[in-house]
Amino acid sequence: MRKMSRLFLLVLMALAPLGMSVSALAQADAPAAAPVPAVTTAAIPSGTPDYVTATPGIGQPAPEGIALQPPVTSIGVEAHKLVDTILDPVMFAVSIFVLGLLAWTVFRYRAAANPKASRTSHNTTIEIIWTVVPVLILVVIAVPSFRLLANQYSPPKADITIKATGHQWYWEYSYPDQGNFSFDSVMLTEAESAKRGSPNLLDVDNRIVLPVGATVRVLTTAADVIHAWAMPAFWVQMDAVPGRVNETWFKVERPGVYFGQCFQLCGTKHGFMPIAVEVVSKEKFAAWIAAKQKENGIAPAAAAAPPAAVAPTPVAAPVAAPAA
Ligand SMILES: [Cu+2]
Repeated sequence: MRKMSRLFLLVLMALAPLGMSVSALAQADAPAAAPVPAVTTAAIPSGTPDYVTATPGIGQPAPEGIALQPPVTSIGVEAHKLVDTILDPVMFAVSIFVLGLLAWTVFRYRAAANPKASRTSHNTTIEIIWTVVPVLILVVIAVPSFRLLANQYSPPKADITIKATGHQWYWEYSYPDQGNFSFDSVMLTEAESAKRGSPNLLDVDNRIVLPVGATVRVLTTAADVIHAWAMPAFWVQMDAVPGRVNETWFKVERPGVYFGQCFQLCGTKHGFMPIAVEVVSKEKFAAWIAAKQKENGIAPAAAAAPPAAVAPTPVAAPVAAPAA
């Protein structure tokens, strides 16, 4: 019987590195977290068509594989590093260890091998180990994870604000600091997506357009039920709740088009309200804003000018100074 259990231990020890190499394989499959792949601003057509064409594997799910989408924001790069260096290795190691322990117990202590059951019920050393080791693992995960959370929730000063309102089943966007024009963003049909070279079910008729390198504040809310505005490549996901406004942010350094979806079960067509964000040069963005303002009858000067300084109200007579 000793021999049997020793054999099992050997098999498990041989299997453990295999488990790790599977995780390494899965990660090798994933594109490196940083640096963000270079793009093709030059390839982005300046005339027609008036949309940015999608790059396969960027800002959309990979055609095959189980990897996360390559991050295009600094928060995304930090989060991927946490996943690749801590979360995945810990997860694989714990799973393999528990599976091994379970298999060993099942065989070593089966009824045929143990006609007389042991009455052991306590072992102080083991109890201390199985309390302290998980605590240490959680501390190792908590430190970088709290750092990431703190970075996510301390946004730099926003350069531009957009508001995303979830509807059953499409998104509505407005640009409050550009004259507050708004538009609906509805999913394209398969044929329309194919014409643009976009993945099916992810592109929309009116995309959000934003300037490259700008810190963008996104306010999310909803008109009917709870939705969630999520962009995996930005590492952004925020609930859109009727009657309240949530806030998130991102800063994309790479021009291109990125796709996301509603991440909250919101009804029968929950899977058909995608998000498409087009990140363009500052010049192209200015031209797009000007066109949108014209379309909505907004005077560009009024919208672009900083709020006029409020002239101090003339005071007829100085207010009597309080008696000393
Ligand atoms: Cu939704």
